Amino acid sequence: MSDSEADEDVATAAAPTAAKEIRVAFVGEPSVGKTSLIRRLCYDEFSRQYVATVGADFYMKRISLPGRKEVTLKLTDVGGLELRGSMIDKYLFNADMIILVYDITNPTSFDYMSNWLAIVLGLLESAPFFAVIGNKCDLEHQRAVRLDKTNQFVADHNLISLLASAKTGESVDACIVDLISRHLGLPPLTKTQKEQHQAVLKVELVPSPPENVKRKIGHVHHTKSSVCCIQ
Ligand SMILES: Nc1nc2c(ncn2[C@@H]2O[C@H](COP(=O)(O)OP(=O)(O)O)[C@@H](O)[C@H]2O)c(=O)[nH]1
Ligand SMILES: [Mg+2]
Repeated sequence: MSDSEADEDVATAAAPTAAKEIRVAFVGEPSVGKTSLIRRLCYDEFSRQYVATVGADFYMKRISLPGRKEVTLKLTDVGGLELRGSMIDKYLFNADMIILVYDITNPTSFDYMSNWLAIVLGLLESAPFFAVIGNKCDLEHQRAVRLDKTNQFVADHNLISLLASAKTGESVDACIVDLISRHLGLPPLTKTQKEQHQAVLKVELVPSPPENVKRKIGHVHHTKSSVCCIQ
């Protein structure tokens, strides 16, 4: 080995390993919860208010994969109306992963996923890694997209499909870590690893109605504690 080759080896060994960057774009119809999923992932927050995303917003998040592998995610939150916009190719340029989001209570949002898929495939030179997230799984009782329909779509297009709730945080971290691991050719998360990423179910305390309202609505068990209501 020449001296210069030996120097190169030392330099490579000493160089800090830069965290790998992965570009992930979230697409889907307006109001399915793309922004909420990203904000839950990045800031662990949720808002009930709907503020439509105009154009696209950009976020960054560093995550640790099993085996202490660090990855920097560059997230693009593509506004739901951009499917018909002229900038869509710019927003999706260079994406390593596209996450198609639908709302399990909104069948139209599911049906439109095939339009998103077709548009994205038509725009990008090489097909990136695709995944589907069915959001709002806290509203399972209002589910309007049948599971067999989802399974068929996923099988037809050879996609990975997961469920999450930006509202409760359920499965959000686990979904993303699982998808990134698969994208990098690492094994999918085990059940225990998924549980480690599972957010604790958040429960909202709703104050009990005032006394005069209680009397109007009839007999109510009198307790000092607030009414606890999981929404
Ligand atoms: N129940 C419930 N509501 C959600 C969830 N995610 C988002 N939302 C609500 O759905 C609406 C649209 O969310 P947003 O993230 O702005 O959707 P986007 O247009 O796809 O970015 C907002 O009022 C959110 O509060 C969820 O997981 N569960
Ligand atoms: Mg949005």
